[in-house]
Amino acid sequence: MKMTMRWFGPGYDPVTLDKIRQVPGIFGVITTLYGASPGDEWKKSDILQIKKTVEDAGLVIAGIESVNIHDSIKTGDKTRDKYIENYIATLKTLGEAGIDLVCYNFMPVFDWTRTDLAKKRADGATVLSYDQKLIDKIQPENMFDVINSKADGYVLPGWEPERMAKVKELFEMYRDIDEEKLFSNLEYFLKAIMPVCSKYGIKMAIHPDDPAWPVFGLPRIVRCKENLLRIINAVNNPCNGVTLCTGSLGSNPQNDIPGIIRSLKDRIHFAHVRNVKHNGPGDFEESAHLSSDGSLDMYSIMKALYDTGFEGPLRPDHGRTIWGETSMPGYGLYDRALGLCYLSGLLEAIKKSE
Ligand code: DNO
Repeated sequence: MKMTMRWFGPGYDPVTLDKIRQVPGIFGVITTLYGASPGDEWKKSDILQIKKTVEDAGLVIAGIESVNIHDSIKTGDKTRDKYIENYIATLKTLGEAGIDLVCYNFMPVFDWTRTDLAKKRADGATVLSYDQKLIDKIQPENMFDVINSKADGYVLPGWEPERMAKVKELFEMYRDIDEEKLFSNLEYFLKAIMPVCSKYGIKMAIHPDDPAWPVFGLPRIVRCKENLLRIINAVNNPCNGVTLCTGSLGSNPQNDIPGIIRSLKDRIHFAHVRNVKHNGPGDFEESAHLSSDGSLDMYSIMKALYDTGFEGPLRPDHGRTIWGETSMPGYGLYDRALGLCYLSGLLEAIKKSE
């Protein structure tokens, strides 16, 4: 497994590459062209520039998170082919630049959703949290303001202000889209991009829905083992794989994550590993990575990844905000570095006890 950290790029991320470089066991970063909008074709010069910046800091780009998908592709409207062409062109340029992992999601309108970005815990740390009872009181068109008002001025991944300004139109686009239509649009997209992925060996890694249930009545199709197996079997190409995100899948206590890992096997191309603490139905917060701090068994998760031969990039996912750090919510350096060392320790122990 290759230990990585997410890095949002110059001008966006207050955590510098020099600091990431000092995390013990770090292999590389997961990054993106953060200023790009879903649907844009990425310029070769921009990709080569960020690659050089990362390599000059002594790291490598281990994957892209995310090349976001335009809503026309998700809704399958008449302009989707144009946006799929742009996506294919971006994949080709990434492939030519030697980048072979792309994370993406297929969530309608909203990406990951939280009700609080700084819930205070007993020890003074703050964490991202979600409570369905609070969501039920929010009008979807106000959701961006709720999230944005808590974002400390940072642009949050997946919550691009330009796209969110059109949230009513977005809801309108999805009016007739149910789970089956969304699934067939995903299948259409995957079939169209597989040739370029196969040519350059690019592993596509769909990110689960977060939280792992429908929000605001919008369909969500990447919530559980059955959904994930359906996706990889629908387009049975080794390049069509999954981001195993323990926090997203783990938001639903019904999801047995080690079991999911064992059934997806070599179709896991990327892992996001973090813990969550279930507080009640539809109510959870992001704890420290340590098993004892949350509801997930991190040892069993790492063991299942090891047993299935997972060799791809893994990143400690969101961390708590601790020690007075200011950062993008969930993406401070300190707690993610603690998480990375803890996960590396679990892995070392698993390997040595074989
Ligand atoms: C949030 C992230 C998501 C994720 C996308 C993948 O912190 O986990 O924004 O990157 O859903 O496309």
